[in-house]
Amino acid sequence: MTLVAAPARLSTAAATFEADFAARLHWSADTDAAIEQRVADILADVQKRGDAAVLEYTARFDGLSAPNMAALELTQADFKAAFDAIPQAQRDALQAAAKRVRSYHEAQKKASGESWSYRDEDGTLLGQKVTPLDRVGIYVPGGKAAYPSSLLMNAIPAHVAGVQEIIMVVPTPVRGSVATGGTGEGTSTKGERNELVLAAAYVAGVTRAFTIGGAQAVAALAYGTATVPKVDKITGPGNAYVASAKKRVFGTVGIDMIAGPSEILVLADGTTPPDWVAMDLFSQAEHDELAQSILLCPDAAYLDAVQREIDRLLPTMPRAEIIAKSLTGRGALILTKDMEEACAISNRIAPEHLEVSSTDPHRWEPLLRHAGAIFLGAYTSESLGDYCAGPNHVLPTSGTARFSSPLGVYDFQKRSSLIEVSEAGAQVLGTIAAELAYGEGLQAHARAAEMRLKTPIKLR
Ligand code: HSO
Ligand code: ZN
Repeated sequence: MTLVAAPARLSTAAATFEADFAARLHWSADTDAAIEQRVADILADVQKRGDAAVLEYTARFDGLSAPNMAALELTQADFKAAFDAIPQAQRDALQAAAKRVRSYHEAQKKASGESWSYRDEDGTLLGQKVTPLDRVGIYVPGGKAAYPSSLLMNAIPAHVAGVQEIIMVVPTPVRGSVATGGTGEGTSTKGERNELVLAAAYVAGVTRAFTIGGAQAVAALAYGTATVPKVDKITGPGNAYVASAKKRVFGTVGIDMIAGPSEILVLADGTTPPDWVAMDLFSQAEHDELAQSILLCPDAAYLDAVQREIDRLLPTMPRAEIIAKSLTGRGALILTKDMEEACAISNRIAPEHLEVSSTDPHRWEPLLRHAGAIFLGAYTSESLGDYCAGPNHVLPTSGTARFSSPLGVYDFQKRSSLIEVSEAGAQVLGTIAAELAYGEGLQAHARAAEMRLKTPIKLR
């Protein structure tokens, strides 16, 4: 069977454009009622029975039987052993990536993550105190989706923010002796991929880790058990069970976001080698059959050239089947009137990743308002951002870049307002507050303010 990757060819000049465009863009994170119910049951059970419940679900769903939770804990020595076991080139790459990701997030913290305050003329101090979260949980998916790079992207900003305890959960049995089987989340046996996750935990400074996954791991982190410490926030991607569990525990703990399939949108002026662009489209398509890759360009001949490269390169790809399904089902090559119109369409899509593949990217960047990350110029392949450029690769998907931001240091911090009113300040503020408090019918508020006035105003 020959695979075909046939992204839809659309043109903004066509009468059917709006309808075609809407059909392509549609994506719904259908929540399956059966999954929702199972997750609700698991959460309630873990809340009630703690470790015993987690152990039972881990045996049932991940085929990983253990006498107690302590047996499922990975130690710092495990992290170090994994780090020592991987090839030198991988060690170097992990460390180089971690260093760049750390520097970027340190700059982010300096720019917007520090406490600040100022004093009014009357000596009143006003400010904001930034405090890192005490303890966070990082969910690392098992099997094929166990990305060491994602572990770095979650753990490093937490570390830079000043979080003291980073608890990782990963469903894949990472110790070779354990039999595997089960749900698909945790079905891969001990292998390089998993060693690389543990090595990344070493590099990123994970505090504790447990080989548990699914809704039961989210529940353990959210409610705490005798062995798994309760965290303040859970971040990291997972399957439908994990996403549903994260939504349900939100409020008991914080969560980062519920990520949809990966997306890339390439805005091309037709000057980048078409095989580069074809491979960039593949790079997100290979994540998932539901991933979305879109190319916008005002030059029809260039779109043809990229399609030819797609056809030529597809058979060389190990994940050709996923790529073909993603491109054919959700991909599009869109002919626009000009680059301005391409920018406008990109803003409507608000993609997770936006490549501006142009000789003059800074001309277009001011026109681009909605995207998780913007990659400027032909050399800035999106895949560099996935691993090592420095910015976070956990980004808003499915159009949520219209109102949300990349995962960052700020997600691992919270803010408290600081107020210190001077005696002189109390005279001014007391009068204003009392007036408004009486207006709201709240006597105690008004009188608390008035008691601090040197010249009491008449009680009402
Ligand atoms: N592109 C993914 C992240 C990733 N890519 C991890 C490779 N490894 C986020 O959209
Ligand atoms: Zn990726």
